[in-house]
Formats: sequence, C-alpha cells, structure tokens
Amino acid sequence: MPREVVSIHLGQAGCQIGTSCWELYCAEHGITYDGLMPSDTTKGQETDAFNTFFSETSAGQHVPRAVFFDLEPSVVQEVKNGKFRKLFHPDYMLTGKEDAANNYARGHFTVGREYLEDAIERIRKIVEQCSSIQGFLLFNSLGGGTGSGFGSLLLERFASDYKKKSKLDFCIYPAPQVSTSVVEPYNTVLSTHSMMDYCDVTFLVDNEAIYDICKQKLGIERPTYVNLNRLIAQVLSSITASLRFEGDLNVDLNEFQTNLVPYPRIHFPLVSYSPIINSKRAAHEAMTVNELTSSVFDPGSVMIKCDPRQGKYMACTMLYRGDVIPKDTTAAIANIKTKQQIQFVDWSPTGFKVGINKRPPSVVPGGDLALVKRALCMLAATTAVGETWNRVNHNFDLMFAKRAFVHWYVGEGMEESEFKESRDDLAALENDYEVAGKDTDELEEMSDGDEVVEDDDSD
Ligand SMILES: Nc1nc2c(ncn2[C@@H]2O[C@H](COP(=O)(O)OP(=O)(O)OP(=O)(O)O)[C@@H](O)[C@H]2O)c(=O)[nH]1
Ligand SMILES: [Mg+2]
Repeated sequence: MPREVVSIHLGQAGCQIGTSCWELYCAEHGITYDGLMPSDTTKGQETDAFNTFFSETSAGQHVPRAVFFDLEPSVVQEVKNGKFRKLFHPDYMLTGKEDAANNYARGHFTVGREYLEDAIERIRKIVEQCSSIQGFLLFNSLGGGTGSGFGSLLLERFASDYKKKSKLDFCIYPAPQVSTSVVEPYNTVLSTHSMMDYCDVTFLVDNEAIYDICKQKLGIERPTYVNLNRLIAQVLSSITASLRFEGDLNVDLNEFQTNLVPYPRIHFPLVSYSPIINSKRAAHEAMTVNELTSSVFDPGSVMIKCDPRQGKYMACTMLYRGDVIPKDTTAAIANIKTKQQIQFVDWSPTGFKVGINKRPPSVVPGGDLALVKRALCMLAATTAVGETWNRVNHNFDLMFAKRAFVHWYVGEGMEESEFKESRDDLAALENDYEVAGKDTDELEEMSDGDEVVEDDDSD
C-alpha cells in the first residue's frame, strides 16, 4: 500500500522551488511534462513506489500530489501557463488577489486568513484521494509574507486536522544577496516562533549558502532563482528518494524524525550535499564513497551558512544514492569517527543512520549539475545551527530596538507583544542548542549553580 506524501508549496519561493522539484522528479521517474509515463507497467494502478508522490488516473496520467498556494496570482499563473500546464491539477492551484507585501501579519492574520478555509478544503480533497497518507512536506520562505504568515497559519491548523501525520517543512532562510525586503528578519523570527510547536522537522535552506555554492562550485557568476532552485531541488530529491523508489535500505518520514530530532525543539537539521560539480566538467571525476562521506562535512557543502566544525553533532542520517555498497559506507563512516574536526556530543557518540538508494541522481535538461554515478545527502542534528538563529536574532534586534517597521504589523492587527514573545522564544532556542552541545559533566556543573565546588581533602 502506498504511503502517500502531499507537498504543499506556499508563496513565491515555495511555488518556484516546487516547480524545480517536480521537474526533477519527472526526469527521475521518466514522466513527461504531460504526466505520461511510457515505462509504467501498471498503468492506472497506484501500486508503485512513485505513487507516494504521483496519483494516477485510469487514463495513465500521473498527477503530482501537490498543492500550490500564493496570495497573489502571478507566480502560480506562470506555472499554470508554462511547460507544466498539463502536469499539475488546476484544482490544487489556488491564488488570491494581492500578496502579503512581505508582511507576516498580512499572511497570518488579515489577507491570508481569508483563504484558510479554501486552502484547507483543497488539501482535504487531495488527502481524500490517498489511501494511507504518511505526511506533508511544506515549502515556503521565512522572509516573505505569504510563506511565513500563511505557512504558520496552515501548520497550526494541521496540528488539529492531521495530528498524527508527519509535517516536514523546507524553509528558505533569508540572505542579503537575494533579499527582497528589510523586514525579512522580523518575518523569520515571527514565523519560526509560531511554527515551532506545529512542525516535526524543519530543514533550513539558507539562500546565502546556496548562492555561494552556485558561484564557487558551479561557477555561475550571478546566480538566479532558477540556479538556486535547481540545486535545492537536487538536494530535496535525495531526501525524498527513499519515499519514491523501492529499496532495501530505505528510510521513511517517521524514521527521519526519530533519528534527527533529539528534543522536540531541536528540529532544524543541517543539510549537506555532495558532489556539486558543474555539468561542463565531466563525470569522470566520480568521487569514491569515502571521498563523498568526508566531503559532506566540509563547510562548503552545507546548505546553511555556518561552520559545522565549530559545533557538535548529535545525530547524522546519511542518504547515499547510486552505485554504493554497505561495506564501503561502513568503512567511510568508521573513518569519519576518527577525524578530530568532527565532534559528537558525549551523550550520543555514534549516531549514524544510513540509507542507500540504488538509483543514481538524474539531471534536468539545461541544468547546472553534472550527471554523476553516486551522491550523498547528509542530514545532521548539530549545535552549529545555533549560529543561524544568532544571526537572524541580531538583525531583528537592530530594527526592533528602534521599533522600525513595527507599525506595518500593528496596522494588520498584530500586538507588539508578539514581537517580544517571538524574540524571547528564539533566544530560548539559541540556548537550547547551546545546552544540547554541553557535555554531561559541564551540565552537572551548571546545575550546581554559581557555587564552585572544590575537592575538600581536609579530613
Ligand atoms: N531560493 C529561492 N528563494 C526565493 C525564491 N523566491 C523568493 N525567494 C526568497 O524568499 C524571500 C521572499 O519571500 P517570497 O517567497 O517571495 O514571499 P511570499 O511568500 O510570496 O510572500 P509575499 O510576496 O509577501 O506575499 C526572500 O528571502 C527571497 O530571496 C525562489 O524562487 N528561490
Ligand atoms: Mg509573493
């Protein structure tokens, strides 16, 4: 029985990344942009692994289990009119009339709220077509108004409507290189706070990191959103491959969670990917499993701007794909454990989970990435992510100290106190990451308070 997964693409970033993902999924499964799949031997029956992501009509049309929503029409309209016009189901492409103007409060309280019931209804319909849905993947930016505001509104509702289902969120973290407004730090802090309790796992994708990788590793001088999104799609495809292809060593959504979330709030794994090689450089540079395994620990392979060598790992999930055998992964991981730069917390010294998917990565026509025989995506719970929160909190504080731009939010019915509450929550999150990284004896010292306990050998 397929355990279906529904993808929900929100706002400009969510919808555009969505298009890149489905473009790649189609290439991987041999599905045309019209939804046809010549190689499908069980047409009209939803019995194959890819049916977790694609539903099938009796006529053999493969339809993505995807919902697109944006408060303004242009981005979704472009998808509807573009090369995928026959792929996505029009009933699941919903738009409003005007956007949230980069304002979380508009996406969450005023303009967005008017569309909540309609969106919930469409989602209910798509869920009804599933026999046993395992969960949802959400895609949105944290910096815009729709993605951040409406995204958190939807997740809040999911907490009651789909309590038992997994909710994984792929969030675009704002970057100065491709920033669209000054208030992105506000939207990021406000939405992270309001999604905190409603999301099981949040994969942060930092546009700055992606931008730098495109420039440095792919040699793209001025990366566009299409360049960024295709790279992001390649990484997301590795994360979802085990859900879409058969395999012995597959990992499902629940397993991701179990392994990657040591505490409910520490649910922001670091994502890292290798190899990232320009398509103009030939695939003869195939990396060995050992090389791949060490390269995902390099700061240049991670999708968040942080230095993982400065943090401690709590758990790692290694998702290999392509020509990879377990013996090699075991040896490569044993090798990693001997490296001094890669530190684990003392309470979780060997937290590696391995998935292998036999299908090598695919590429899309005209894409930037070289076709390779094997690739690795690492998802890691690491304390290095604390740095990311520190950065956005700092940018938030600079503006909030002067109450700059706050009136736009208050004008949409938001209380100023919500700014403070959200900021406090993110300070607590930074602290949670710090505490998680402490060794057991350091924590014992902390719980002894300020008193310095010295050995007393007078008696
Ligand atoms: N990687 C990537 N980032 C994007 C893309 N489009 C927008 N962004 C980033 O997303 C943030 C802006 O949010 P959007 O997704 O455009 O906003 P929205 O959700 O449509 O919200 P409103 O337009 O305010 O209604 C900025 O940080 C942008 O750099 C995209 O296609 N790819
Ligand atoms: Mg928009």
